[in-house]
Amino acid sequence: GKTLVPILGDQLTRTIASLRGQAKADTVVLMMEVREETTYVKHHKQKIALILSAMRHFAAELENAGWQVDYVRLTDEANTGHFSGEVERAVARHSPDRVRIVEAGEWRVQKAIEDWREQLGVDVEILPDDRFLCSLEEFYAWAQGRERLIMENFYREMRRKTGILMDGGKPEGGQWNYDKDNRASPDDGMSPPATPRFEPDEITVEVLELVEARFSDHFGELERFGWPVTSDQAGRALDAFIDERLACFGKYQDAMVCGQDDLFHSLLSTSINLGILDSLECCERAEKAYRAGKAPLNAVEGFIRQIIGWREYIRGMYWLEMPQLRNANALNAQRGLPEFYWTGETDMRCLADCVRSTRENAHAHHIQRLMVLGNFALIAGVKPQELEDWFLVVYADAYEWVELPNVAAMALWADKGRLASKPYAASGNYINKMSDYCGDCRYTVSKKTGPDACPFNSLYWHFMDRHRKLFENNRRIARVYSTWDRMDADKRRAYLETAEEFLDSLEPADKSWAGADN
Ligand code: FAD
Ligand code: DLZ
Ligand code: SF4
Repeated sequence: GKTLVPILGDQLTRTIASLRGQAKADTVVLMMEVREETTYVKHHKQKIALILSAMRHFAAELENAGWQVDYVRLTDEANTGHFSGEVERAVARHSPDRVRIVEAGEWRVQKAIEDWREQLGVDVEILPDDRFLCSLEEFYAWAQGRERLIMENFYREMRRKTGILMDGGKPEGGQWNYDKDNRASPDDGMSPPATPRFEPDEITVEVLELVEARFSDHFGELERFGWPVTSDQAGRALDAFIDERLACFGKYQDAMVCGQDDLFHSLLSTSINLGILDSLECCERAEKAYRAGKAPLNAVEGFIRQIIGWREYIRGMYWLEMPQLRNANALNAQRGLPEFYWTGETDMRCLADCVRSTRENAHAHHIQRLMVLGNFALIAGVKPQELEDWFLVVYADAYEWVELPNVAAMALWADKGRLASKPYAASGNYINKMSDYCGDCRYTVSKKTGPDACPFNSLYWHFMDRHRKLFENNRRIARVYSTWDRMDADKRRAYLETAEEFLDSLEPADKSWAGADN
């Protein structure tokens, strides 16, 4: 009999489980551009363009390889606008005996797929997404009975399981983690090699025009679009990273330089998340570079940890904590997202630069996301759901499974420390140490209080003071409170007043930017 194989926009992998073992003659692949996915939040223009272009390229590749592909375009007259409606129409068109699909990356979509069984009246087979190295069953088994779900412990198990960077039963070099070597400040005049950009071809140009026409009110610019949209291009992006940037990746992993948007980062997350680049291959290539003496261990281990450690752990945590995670707000933060997250209009130079890069590139690197954009929202007390919607909108690599744990749990501590044992709160001093932002800022990073003081300084203490009950018994934070208590009362009052005045000056954003209905 015939099988209908729907392939979702982030399942663009030739070896995807739903195609494996299928005979081409008995299979119809269904790909769907649907309004709901493009607007459930008002994604950055580049993000929509990337996904639609990669989908169209992938469909063409499958067809060239002899698969029958039924491709629904956003502009098709009869398009119902959502996955379930499109699968239902395709079942009517093709009368398959069964539908076979790989589980969705996102909870929202997975729930819809689970309803297909009832809705379609044909067999629906839902397969695990084995592009992840750790299955959900394995992750749940690891998590069960553990009081603390520490990433580092998970990561060690993944190293053992994959054999990556192992020396027999021991970690290569004798240590599991070389993070202490990965915190260098940026050097003056540092000039990392440019990340490859891929000129839009005919397919991409058509998609860019569609996005400009249909989604002109969405955040972000399209001019710089240069993302890999095929597995071939993603492979070339990986080659360039391994050859040119990996060696310095570790050392400058946490550095930030105004106007230098990529530094030594890989920019591979969009490709890995879409499925056009294999995560294990990235790690194997990095390990090979290390074994060939082309990149130091701290760089290679750091890169591999982000992928087989953090990425896999984040995905496991998402499924473990959903659906509650979407409503988590352990710190009861209620402030609206400030308008400058969308406009970039703020005198805080660090934030203005991160928002600019986000708008121009649909990208910002990890430390910008965590220690500037995330940290500010944390210490200013921004409502998690508003920051989550922002992060889901603005990054080309954002899918809820990876965005939500990073924002809610890692950046905002909204899960009460299930993921991060202590909140990533920091004052201006940290940003100054890791970047060149502060020198030309209208605020003075060394000033603690008053109108010219770096806002991160007073907000930091305001945050610590207002959450004292929750944090003073945390061994990793207690020290902060002894410092606070040693300050004289006037100083403490000045900190709190400076913070209050600053917070009062923040304009909340117009809700129409995100377009979400919560
Ligand atoms: P590199 O620095 O080169 O790292 C290599 C790879 O490691 C990345 O491509 C990515 O696949 C993986 N990785 C690194 N850190 C993480 C992490 N914390 N979680 C999962 N994977 C990781 N990543 C996304 O893919 N989508 C998101 O929506 C997203 N939202 C984030 C929100 C916040 C608040 C924070 C702090 C982090 C977020 N990240 C997200 C993780 C990380 O910032 C990006 O993966 C990274 O910046 C992508 O750029 P890169 O490919 O150059 O990464
Ligand atoms: C993000 C996104 C967008 C913008 N558009 C589509 C689309 O038109 N068709 C599609 O299949 N997928 C799209 N996606 C990605 C989906 O949201 C993604 O496949 C799910 O989040 C997986 O759970
Ligand atoms: Fe950011 Fe403060 Fe530095 Fe200005 S002084 S760039 S606000 S950390």
